[in-house]
Amino acid sequence: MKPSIIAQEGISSSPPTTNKHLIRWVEKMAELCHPDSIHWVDGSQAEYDFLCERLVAVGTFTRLNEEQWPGCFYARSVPGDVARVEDRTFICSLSRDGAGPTNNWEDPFVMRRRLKQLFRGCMQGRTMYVLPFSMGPVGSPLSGIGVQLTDSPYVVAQMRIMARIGAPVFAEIDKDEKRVVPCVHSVGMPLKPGQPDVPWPCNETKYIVHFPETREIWSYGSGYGGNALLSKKCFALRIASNIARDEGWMAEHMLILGVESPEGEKTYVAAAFPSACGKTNFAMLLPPKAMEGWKVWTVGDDIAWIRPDAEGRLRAINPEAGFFGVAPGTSVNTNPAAMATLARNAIFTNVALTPDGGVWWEGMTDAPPAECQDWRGERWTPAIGRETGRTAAHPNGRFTAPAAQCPTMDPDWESPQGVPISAIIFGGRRSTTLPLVYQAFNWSSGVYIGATMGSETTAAAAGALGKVRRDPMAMLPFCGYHMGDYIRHWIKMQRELAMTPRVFHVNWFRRDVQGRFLWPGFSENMRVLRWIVERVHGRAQGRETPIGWVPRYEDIDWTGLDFPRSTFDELMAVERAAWRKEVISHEELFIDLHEHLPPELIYERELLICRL
Ligand code: TSX
Ligand code: MN
Repeated sequence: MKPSIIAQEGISSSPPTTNKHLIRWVEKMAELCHPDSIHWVDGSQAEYDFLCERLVAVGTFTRLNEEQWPGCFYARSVPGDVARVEDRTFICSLSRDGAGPTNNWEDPFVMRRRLKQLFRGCMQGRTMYVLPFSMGPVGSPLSGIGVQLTDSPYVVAQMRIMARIGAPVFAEIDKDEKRVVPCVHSVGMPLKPGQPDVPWPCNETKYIVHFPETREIWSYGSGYGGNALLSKKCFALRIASNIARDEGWMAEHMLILGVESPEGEKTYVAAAFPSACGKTNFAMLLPPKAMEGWKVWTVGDDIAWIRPDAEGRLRAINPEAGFFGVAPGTSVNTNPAAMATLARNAIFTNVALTPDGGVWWEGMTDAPPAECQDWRGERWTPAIGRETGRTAAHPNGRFTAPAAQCPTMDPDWESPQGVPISAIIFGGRRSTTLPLVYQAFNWSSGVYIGATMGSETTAAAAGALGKVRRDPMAMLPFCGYHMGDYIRHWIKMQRELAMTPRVFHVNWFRRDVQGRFLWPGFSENMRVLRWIVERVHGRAQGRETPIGWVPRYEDIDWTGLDFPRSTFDELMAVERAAWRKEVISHEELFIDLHEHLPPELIYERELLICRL
């Protein structure tokens, strides 16, 4: 049965677009997926309220206590759908080599056939939402548009926070027949007539599929985060990295922040960190009180689209409109701005529900609640936690909150031209060898630093504890093509630029021989950020080492912090013996990516070895 293109829910009636390609594609997909009805998403508050009501009725959402958590909802997934599924994520380029050794590849024709089978009738008993979204401010020349078809109202609600969606985006599509990235998503759980729905529909079989040449995304079987909100990792990183390579710009897994000096000078930096390094905390950094007049402004916490402007300067936008942050560890101490942001109009997934209709997670407060329901929906008390080792919140439990509610949002965060980027910061979680901060000698040595960056595995991640996992530019799971070609693209970007940004590496996580952190981190990172900014403007001194420039003790602003010179020396030490081992371990990357790596990188490695 061919479903009517007319919505049956009374909110949107006929297609609010005149784009014939779009309408024909929606019809074709409806024919394949057999939804009961089609809902063209307008993005209004009334529509959001309607969807949330529906989600409460089916048990996906619990409305939180209106006094404490106004406009907030709580959701629990099933235990098998709690994170991105990297082993089920595919880059289906025409050639296997196009995807490279770090991505799963499948022949696009084979994959298309398999997807057609999976999607046939997959939306039966459900509504298909047609969800247009703009990555970046609607109408900005730096923005990109996608349309996601989904049978998950939970995904529509999340996307209303995370992206600009609805009527203004349809209008933008119609304006000059803009190219749109088509995204198809299904939770993969059709309902037979009369079959009741479940709070978290999904399927054991999962596919997250990208077709880089035709710029398409297909996602099946999951309702969670990056698997289902196709705007984020799928479009803004994997597909956009392909578009960026072809068009001469960069789609990066980076936060963007602006540093304001007491004189009112603004300096923007972009920073790439692997997971579990506190990227969101850094993006919303609250400088120490003693550093009077210094301010940090947030532009984004996860993704940066960066392009050279007419003057040959890099300008960046945050393509997103919200934060999808890891909840555990977030508190008024570690990130007061995030706590203010998520206090209202937020969605919480896989954290704990308190008896008074609030949420809680490990690290939110010093004392846990006496009793709550954990992320699985089971009774949890601190004693049960101690006995079973279970946490109340899932370690990957999330908050979804509008960026506009963040008190540190930069006044220019939605500027259509983006913000000028003066520095790029790479970082990692390393207990030894890497100093608190160092500056690359030049662009290609900076690209080498980014390409070889890595993090030690924490308890949260699978695999051996304390082993360094290389994650070039924090893009390993997010680059939509060959990683060697991606690094080559970074080298080539220099030619587009009148002046390259300065490149730095930071490590907040170096430890002493007893295993204690040498650096207090958090707010105190402002002292490092200040040195970076002063270096950018040619005002701060440094000392040359074999790996790059480092601050001397007297180059750091220590106002209000009693930090011993001896600890600083330990924190900043560049030990030749350790670094020789470090360079040897870079070999791994060079073997994996060999013939695609740019020669500049081989040369940078030789230079580093010579300096050591
Ligand atoms: O986010 C972090 N940042 C960046 C903040 C702007 N975290 C949390 C990482 C897990 C997501 C950090 N953890 C940072 C940091 O700079 N540093 C550390 C390590 C650390 C942890 C606790 C203490 C000190 C350092 N506490 C005390 O010394 C009392
Ligand atoms: Mn991320």
